[in-house]
Amino acid sequence: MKKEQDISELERKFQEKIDQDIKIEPKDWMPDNYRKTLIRQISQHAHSEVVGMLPEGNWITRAPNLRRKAVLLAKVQDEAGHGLYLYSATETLGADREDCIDDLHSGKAKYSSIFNYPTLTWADMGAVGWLVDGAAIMNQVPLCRCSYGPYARAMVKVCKEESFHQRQGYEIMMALAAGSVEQKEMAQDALNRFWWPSLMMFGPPDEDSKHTKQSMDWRIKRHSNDELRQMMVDITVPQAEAIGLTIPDADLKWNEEKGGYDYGEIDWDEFWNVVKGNGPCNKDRIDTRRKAKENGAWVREAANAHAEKRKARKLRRAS
Ligand code: BYC
Repeated sequence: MKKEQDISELERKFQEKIDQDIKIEPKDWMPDNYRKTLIRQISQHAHSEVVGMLPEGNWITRAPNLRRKAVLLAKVQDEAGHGLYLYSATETLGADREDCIDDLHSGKAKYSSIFNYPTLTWADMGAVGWLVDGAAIMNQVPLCRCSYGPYARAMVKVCKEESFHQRQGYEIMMALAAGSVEQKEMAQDALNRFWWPSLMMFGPPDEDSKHTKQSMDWRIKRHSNDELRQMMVDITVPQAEAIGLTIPDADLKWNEEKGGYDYGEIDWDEFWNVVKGNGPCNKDRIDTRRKAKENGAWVREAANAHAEKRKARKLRRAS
């Protein structure tokens, strides 16, 4: 009984800190479910960054010129870095990185639905940067104020880089939209294919989002899925208009009263189907990640052998 009282006192103090916007740090007491929620969200986020390298990595050798190639290469490397910060953040919560990665490979852990769509043309590099990184920033800027210190701090650097990624994507779209008829058509086709999946990135509608209420009470999330989706639509529509592209939504209409756009029905059956592993590229993405782990085994073994040798040398010198 006393123990329960102690825990509720700890929980009360914990929530008080959250309500005062005091960051929770790794060694602070936290409820088990707060820890579990963070490990779930941060590891899924890490997996998304790493799997997210694949659709773009696919175009590095086919970028149209050296400048585009260098920029795309740098962007994809940034995503790898984001994955590493995020796996480190899960470790501060006591998670094991290898277990998290195994959960991705076994299909137990989720990653963002968006990366299960194929990148068919060069314009898709523009659409991914503009829309996918655009959605990522919209979701991640509020995470810089997340209640868990290591996640919030990691997000600051990630958002600076995502902002560059978004601009490089939009710049590709600008160039294509101002190019030949074929180039403009290619840009429009990429927008047509990536628009709806990008809106799905924000997660299910609020009424079906099982984690939002608790995550907002804990100030992990600062906005609901639908709020962020609305912000994304409102920011992106004028950007499409500015370069002469059309958002593929016949129901899109400015709503003066709410000061934002009304938009059409999202196909949530498609979303859940992709989340469950049945999207166009799910199998291919996971197979590629599994193979990368297998093919990298010798590197990890060599690095471990080298570390052992250094340790032994240090011990010999010290004795
Ligand atoms: N895809 O209760 P909900 C990037 C799952 S990387 C798949 O609303 P929550 C980039 C959700 O996990 C961008 N699954 O959940 C990288 C939950 O299932 P579980 C990645 C989704 O957590 C490389 C269930 O649906 N960003 O931008 O409150 C190159 C119910 O959902 C999705 C992050 O990970 C989805 N789209 O809210 C370029 C940001 N949406 O776990 C770019 C961090 C939902 O109960 N994460 N689910 O089995 C978040 O902000 C939140 O976790 C979410 C979902 C908004 C995604």
